[in-house]
Amino acid sequence: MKKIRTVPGTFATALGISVASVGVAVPANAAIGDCASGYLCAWVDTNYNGARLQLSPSNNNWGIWGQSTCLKRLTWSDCASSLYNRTSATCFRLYDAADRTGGYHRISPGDTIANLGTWSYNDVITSNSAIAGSTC
Ligand SMILES: [Ca+2]
Repeated sequence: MKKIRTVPGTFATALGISVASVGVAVPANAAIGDCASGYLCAWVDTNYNGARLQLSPSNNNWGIWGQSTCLKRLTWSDCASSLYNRTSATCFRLYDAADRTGGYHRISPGDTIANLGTWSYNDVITSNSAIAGSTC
């Protein structure tokens, strides 16, 4: 069995921040319509299926969020397979490495991508930037 080390105080603080400003939800039956307005949503599987991650600010490492259905790392790092930018004026850059480094793809406000494999980007997103405006 895999042991997961946590630092309770740090974890609680991180979780508090994520619930307030990021929001992580794991619905039983995910769907694109479950993505709340004002957020970028990522799903574990293609076609907006599986567990969903909702976020709005920039994040340096999606690996801080555990996700048991992401079999590669058991976190959201290298896991997302579909995306929905449900914002009206925020463009997101999605990086393949932590700390917003490495290669990236962009998703404009209102855009969806049902299969990140079409970008050759399946299970590789590890960090993101949120940039005001429709282009980034
Ligand atoms: Ca995936």
